[in-house]
Amino acid sequence: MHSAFLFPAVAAGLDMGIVNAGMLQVYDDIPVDLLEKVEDVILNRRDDATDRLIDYASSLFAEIKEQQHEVDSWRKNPVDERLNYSLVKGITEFLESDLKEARKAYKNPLDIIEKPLMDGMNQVGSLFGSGKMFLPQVVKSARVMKKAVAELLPYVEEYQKNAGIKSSTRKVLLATVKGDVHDIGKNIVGVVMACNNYEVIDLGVMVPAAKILDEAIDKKVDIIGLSGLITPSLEEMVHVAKEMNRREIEIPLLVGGATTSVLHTAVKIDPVMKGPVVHVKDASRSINVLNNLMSERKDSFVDETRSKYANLRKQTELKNKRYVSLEKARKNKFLIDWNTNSPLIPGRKGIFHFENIGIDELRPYIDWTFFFHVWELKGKYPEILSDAKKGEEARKLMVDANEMLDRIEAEKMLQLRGVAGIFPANSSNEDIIVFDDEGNEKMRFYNLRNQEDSDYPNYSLGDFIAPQSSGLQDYIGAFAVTAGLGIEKWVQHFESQHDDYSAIMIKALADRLAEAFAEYVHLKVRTEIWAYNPKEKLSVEDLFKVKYSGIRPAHGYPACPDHAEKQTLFALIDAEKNSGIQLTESYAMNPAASVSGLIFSNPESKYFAVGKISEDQLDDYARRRNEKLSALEKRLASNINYM
Ligand code: B12
Repeated sequence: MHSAFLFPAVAAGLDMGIVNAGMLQVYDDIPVDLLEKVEDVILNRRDDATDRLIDYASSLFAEIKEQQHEVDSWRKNPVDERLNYSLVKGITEFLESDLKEARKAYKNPLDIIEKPLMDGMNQVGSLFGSGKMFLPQVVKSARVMKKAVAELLPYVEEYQKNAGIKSSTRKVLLATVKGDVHDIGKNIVGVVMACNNYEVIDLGVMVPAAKILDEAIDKKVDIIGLSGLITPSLEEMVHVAKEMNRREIEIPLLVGGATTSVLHTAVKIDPVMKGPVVHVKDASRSINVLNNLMSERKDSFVDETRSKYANLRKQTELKNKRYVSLEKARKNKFLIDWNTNSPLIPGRKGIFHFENIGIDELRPYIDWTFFFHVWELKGKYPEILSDAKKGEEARKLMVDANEMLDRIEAEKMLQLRGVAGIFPANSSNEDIIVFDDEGNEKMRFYNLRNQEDSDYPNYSLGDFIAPQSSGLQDYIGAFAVTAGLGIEKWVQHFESQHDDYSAIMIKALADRLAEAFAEYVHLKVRTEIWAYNPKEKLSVEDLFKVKYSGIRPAHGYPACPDHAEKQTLFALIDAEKNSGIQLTESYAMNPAASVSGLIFSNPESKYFAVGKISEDQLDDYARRRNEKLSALEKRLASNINYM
């Protein structure tokens, strides 16, 4: 009835409705006879419409009873089948009693894992591999497996000890590299690997190279997998690869994570390694790679990958773009006419605290599209909820997510803290100088400039702030927000219950809340604090489409790729004290669910990419920052066009 109502209502111009997404059926999927009866009622088409619908509903009772019977009837199957069914469907309810019964039936408790449970897992693996099952279902199945293994482990160990057997599962070691705190991607990959009968040894986050390699040797692992989200992690991965070479370790290396790429692996990691390295784009592809590396096809797979990477290296050499000198790029900077487009004077200046923000206040600003991406349900929200293939799973996931959000709110599971500041500022070429109240230089943001030889201006963030030479006083904003304080306790709680589904869910939601928080703070700055757009009335979709005036670039994003600039930002708004976020040695923010950045008010300011820069600019940047060129060449390796 909801769908049948909404479909014509939206067509007739309904802008907003409060609906339970989990209850929405795809309009086209409603059986024709039912649809006719429902629409008779909604549109008041017949006098007997209500009676006919009630009759129809009564006829369904018999069917429901039959289905209910089917629901219960699987419980009457032999214990093997029940365990298999629970695993594939992700049901934990009967696990304890079924396992108890199975232990009586099986002499060796390991056989319970290897037969009914692994059979189920293999089904899950191949359904996922062929796109017939989705990641949330896989993670729920994995939860059943993990709980079952935990329950059986003491019996397995006792049996193996008595029988003198050693386990022979293939082992994968996973770690997020030193300086990086992100682990959703790694954890998802770990779950999928475990589902495919690999023993996963997860060393967690911020793991130094020495620890990764010592553990790999000690635990005799078959594969090492590295994960990372921010660009400094790329260099750390190269370091791990070099260390593997130095220590003559030839265990195959897998690399993955949002910032990694097949190109970086081919150009920077593969050449420094004697052993094989493979870049893996996402969890669903990881099993194919693992299986290849563990089979007799290994050598040919490694050769194919190596030659693919060599080809990629060649193509990159050919594809090199043309660049202009820094001097020429400065001459072609983006020009703002400061006489007609004068700086926007802030309503309020200084530091602003955002404490005790409720989840409900941020819910409207959650960009759900990215939430579904995390669960590998790619597509745009809300359309994904009615997608013919993924819709059902997306709706279930949405119900679980909203339940978890309610719980986060009710039980105050996460603490949300943020800070923003607005300060007088002027630019000098790329640099943005921030002044104190007396007009003395307080801090300086060093920016880079695009150097591509093209028909466009060579942008730098400095172009969006009035230059000192204009004699005009301009301003800049800065912010840092987190939604991850307190999360570790809950993740540990879920993991101790072998519940990866909830552990990944709370992290994915914390990330969404952090992003929503940034959106919220930016809106408050535009409309109330700096108040340069007090009357702004944009829909949330328009906010996500960046239709607001001004920009909010975050360090690490293409307009300001140097993560080290976060140190200046943190000092300016005292972010550690005011938001509880800490910077790691690679400038990742801890907790992971954190966002920080700058705020520019000028309506002419826009997002752009610095892209690759030349040696003349890096020299100049090193001099301005008073930093060694070699340190910058390492940190900004992905942005340099000559190495
Ligand atoms: C969501 C998101 C966030 C979330 C957090 C994400 C998280 N916790 O992982 C929030 C909003 C908090 C965030 C913050 C920031 N982000 Co962000 N973010 C993204 C975004 C949009 C998606 C990343 C994501 O979650 N994907 C879903 C997960 C499940 O995928 P995944 O981690 O990649 O993992 C999958 C695969 O990579 C693979 N995989 C992962 N690890 C491994 C390991 C092995 C062994 C294998 C085999 C496979 C594998 O399998 C996984 C599952 O399929 C990306 C852009 C993009 N489209 O990728 C930018 C991006 C990662 N962010 C970026 C940046 C810069 C930041 C900030 C530094 C910005 C800032 N100044 O505030 C901060 C840093 C936060 C911090 N704590 O330090 C940059 C990083 C690149 C860079 N220049 O450093 C990106 C690439 C955006 C960009 N285009 O510039 N971000």
